[in-house]
Amino acid sequence: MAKALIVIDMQLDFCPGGRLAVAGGDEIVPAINALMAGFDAVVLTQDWHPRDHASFADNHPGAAPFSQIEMPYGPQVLWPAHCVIGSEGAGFHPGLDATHADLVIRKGFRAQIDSYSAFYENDHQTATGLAGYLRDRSIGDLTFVGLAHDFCVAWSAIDAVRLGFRATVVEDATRAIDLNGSREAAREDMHKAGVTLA
Ligand code: VGL
Ligand code: ZN
Repeated sequence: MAKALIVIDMQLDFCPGGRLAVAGGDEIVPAINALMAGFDAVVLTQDWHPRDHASFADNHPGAAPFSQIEMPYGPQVLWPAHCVIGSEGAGFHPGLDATHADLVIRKGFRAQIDSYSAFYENDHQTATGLAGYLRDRSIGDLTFVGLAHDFCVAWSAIDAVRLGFRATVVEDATRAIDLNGSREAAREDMHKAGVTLA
């Protein structure tokens, strides 16, 4: 079965010094680069938000970053503004071997809906097109790395299993935001869904 490495959101804003920095986010770059050669395809995802994106706390007067609101599609954490389309912080970490990628898939570009998963926006219905791409290339076995373990990586891996792919998360090549215990909750959700944690 053909295999793909799916590298989630290895962008400057998720690395130390960025606008939504994940502790140690930059430490995993060498491990991700080293994994790339072992796969039939490498896909990078890129969080890509308009400045008026509904997931940004500063677009909700009075709302604090990391608080939660209800959106039509369910609960939504309000984040510091990050990965704004075309900004430096939306770029990939310069150490990442982005030249190795076959496909870059952008997500979160609709102002009214967030997108953690590489497959679906947070309504679990609006597709990014990644599943069709992988099926067209007869790729059935997916390995996930990148940021953040407990949001975009976990949501992507769980959706992958639901879509019929095999999914493995290489935990040493991820780092978590860990908001109110979200790291352990994500591990449990992935385990229950049938994601292999390696
Ligand atoms: C992410 C929060 C907001 C992620 C993206 O990549 O995990 N988290 N946008
Ligand atoms: Zn985002």
